[in-house]
This record gives sequence, C-alpha cells and structure tokens, in this order.
Amino acid sequence: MVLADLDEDGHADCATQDFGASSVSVLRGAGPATAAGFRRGDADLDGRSTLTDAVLVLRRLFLGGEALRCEDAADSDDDGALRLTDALFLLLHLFAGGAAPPEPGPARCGPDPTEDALARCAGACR
Ligand SMILES: [Ca+2]
Ligand SMILES: [Ca+2]
Ligand SMILES: [Ca+2]
Repeated sequence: MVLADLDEDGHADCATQDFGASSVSVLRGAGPATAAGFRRGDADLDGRSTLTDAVLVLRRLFLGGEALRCEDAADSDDDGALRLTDALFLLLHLFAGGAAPPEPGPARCGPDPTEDALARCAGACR
C-alpha cells in the first residue's frame, strides 16, 4: 500500500495492489490533506527566489497582473496579506542583506506555520 499525494491536489491518496487479481486500486483523496508546501518568496514557483519573484508580486499588485498560483509563497514577510512590503522584503533580502523570509524560507519546501486568509498552496513544490 502506498500513501502519497499522487495527483498533487494536496490530499493524500491511497494506492493498493492486489496480487491475486494483478490490479492496482487508487483511492483518491483518502485521508487527511497533506500539508500544502511552498517556498516563501518564490512567487512564480520555479524553485528559486529571485528578482523576478518580487517583480511578479509588484505586477500583481499594481499593474493588474494575473492571479498568483500561490499567495503564501508571495507573502514574503508572512503577515498574512499580499502587499508592497512583500516585494520590498524580498528585494532587501536578495540585494541588501536583509532578513530571509520566515519559515519555511526561500530554500526549503514546507507548510505555512502561521494561519492566514491566503489560499492554500497545493502542490506548489515538493
Ligand atoms: Ca521564483
Ligand atoms: Ca505580506
Ligand atoms: Ca502565513
């Protein structure tokens, strides 16, 4: 039996094999949701925090850019809201020796340690 998020919808799926019938059954969405992970600061979800992530946040906020796939990842300062300070926080970290974005941080894929109203990020990273 395998417990894993096979379809990357943020819910654990359960796969079982039946050797007698030579078949595999997949129970989708069975069990509790796996923790939705992301890298904080990686707004475009390419696995790295760079200038383009800050630009993406600015475009979303001020230029009517498309909705972000993972607002938690774009919430660089983890204050639960997406605003100008998130882009500035990331820029300060990247170019001015500012503090790194809080847990799970820009390098590690992990869940959001603080509850907020931002949409959960299913399958934003692994
Ligand atoms: Ca990125
Ligand atoms: Ca924020
Ligand atoms: Ca949060």
